[in-house]
Amino acid sequence: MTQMFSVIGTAAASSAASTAVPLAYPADSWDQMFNIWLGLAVVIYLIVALPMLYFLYRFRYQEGVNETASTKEYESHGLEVLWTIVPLIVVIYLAVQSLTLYSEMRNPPPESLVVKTTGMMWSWQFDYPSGKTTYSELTVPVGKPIKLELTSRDVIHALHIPAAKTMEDAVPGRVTHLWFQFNETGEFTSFCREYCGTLHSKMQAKIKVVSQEAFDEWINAN
Ligand SMILES: [Cu+2]
Repeated sequence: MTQMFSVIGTAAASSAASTAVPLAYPADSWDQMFNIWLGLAVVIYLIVALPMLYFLYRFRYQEGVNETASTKEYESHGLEVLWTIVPLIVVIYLAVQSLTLYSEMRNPPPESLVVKTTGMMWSWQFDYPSGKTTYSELTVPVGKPIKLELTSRDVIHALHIPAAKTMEDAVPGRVTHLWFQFNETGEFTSFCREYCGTLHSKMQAKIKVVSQEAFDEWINAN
């Protein structure tokens, strides 16, 4: 158990260290979650697989040995309780950890910049609060949470931003949402992630992350 938690701690710490200033939210939480689940999976695998190999050898059939022995001598209430309680704690921990990430993903920070996003065969339309509209190119300020309110004009699309590790369906007649934040300037690509016809694979939008000053200048220009 101690070993298990030290692995979790190490995974969380290495994740935190390598992403002191993460490139994007909520990508950092996904990375942390991946490390925690991977660490736990490795530990559980070793706890299960190594004793299994030992037991395979230790209790193998040998003619004339233990032919009439009862299993009673191997029963242990303490062990039964241990391997019921420990997995229960692990599963509760994973559930809480997953729900925390889910809650973070579903709830954009209140200071988010809201951009109405409409998918159509086969491009994306972005409507800013200022009234500015762009197609297949989303310009956003660095270090600011962006909330995309998604819908579709025709069929179901999905906006996927791999660098931010976030994705949501764009459904006709319904408004869905996602949020992300980039902490470095640069250009990233978003993809349509729901097959929507002939040019689905070309249905990309460039995401330009610029400084706040450059964004203000751009949004106020015609
Ligand atoms: Cu599409």
